Amino acid sequence: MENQNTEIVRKKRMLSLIQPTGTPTLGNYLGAQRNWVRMQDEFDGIYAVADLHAITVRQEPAKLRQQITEMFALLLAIGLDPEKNLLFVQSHVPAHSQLCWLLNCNTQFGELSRMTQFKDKSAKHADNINLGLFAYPSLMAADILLYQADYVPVGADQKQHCELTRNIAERFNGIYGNTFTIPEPYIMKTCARVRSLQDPTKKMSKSDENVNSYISLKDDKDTILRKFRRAVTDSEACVRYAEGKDGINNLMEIYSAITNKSYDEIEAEFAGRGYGDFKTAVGEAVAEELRPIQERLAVLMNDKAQLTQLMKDGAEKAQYVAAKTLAKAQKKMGYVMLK
Ligand code: ATP
Ligand code: LTN
Repeated sequence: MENQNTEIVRKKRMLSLIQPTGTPTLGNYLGAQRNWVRMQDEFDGIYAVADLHAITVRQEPAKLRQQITEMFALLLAIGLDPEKNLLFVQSHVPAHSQLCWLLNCNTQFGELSRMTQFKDKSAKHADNINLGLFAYPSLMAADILLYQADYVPVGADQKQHCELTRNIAERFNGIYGNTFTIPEPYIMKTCARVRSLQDPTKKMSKSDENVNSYISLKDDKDTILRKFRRAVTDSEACVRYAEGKDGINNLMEIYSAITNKSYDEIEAEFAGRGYGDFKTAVGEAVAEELRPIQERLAVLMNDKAQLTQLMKDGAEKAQYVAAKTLAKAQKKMGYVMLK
């Protein structure tokens, strides 16, 4: 008989959640989300709105509801295909809270105390240092482990949490037997690091008080052009990538990330022209990149029935995958299963 190779190679699973606290910036998009879209054929993508994480900081209910919906719509609008990826809202899958409790009891106080995000956020919200803020990383571990994710694309700020997830999973597997895939941090190949337009030594951040320092994915063309016109540069008036030219370097990185042009090509394009021309070109390129996303977002936000349906479909699929892992963990720990 013919020897047919029928082995099916499972695609690796890439997982990330995003908090519905404010509109993502051009930094989030170029540094993270655009790459999720680019990877959707290579990996099985699992992307969700981290609305349980969001309440570790006080949220206004009506605003939170709006932002959860909008963040889910944005995942679709940036181009994530719900047929190729699992897209859902975290709170729609109760297994996240359930596994979180099991993991809480396998996570040490000392480990959580060392998390720099906890220290930063408790300093920032000194009037509300709640238990959830402290336990944030074990909920994040539950998010990741429930789906047996192979990779978690991480920025520097989340590296420590991913490391803790690995430690929790390894410890659990060691005590109760093999239950969870140990996830690996995934460092994006084309990870643009977008900096603040007002202080290019800092990263562009959506929680910056100065709205001129970042481009929101919802900014219209006029706003984008205006923010780039105001971007801090230097007095050399020569578009070239060089040390000490943080502002221009940042604009070149953004322009390059969007047009795929090399720095040499950009320098040639703007040779002998002032910063004004260059800033306008960067603004136009960014506006053009964001336009289709904004158009899709508007269509989705105007069709709540379709959005709700997509949320339900995602939740159903996620519940199925998550329930299997939760049951496995419960069984290993000694719980009495009803089926
Ligand atoms: P916040 O201001 O609330 O801390 P943020 O805008 O700094 O938020 P996060 O929500 O912490 O962003 O990060 C989400 C993802 O976006 C992470 O993967 C992070 O690495 C990436 N990211 C955030 N800011 C940038 C940036 N300026 N350039 C490139 N990637 C970024
Ligand atoms: N903590 C992350 C959001 C987040 C996450 C996750 C990321 C929650 N659960 C699981 C990756 C995997 C943040 O604030 N950026």
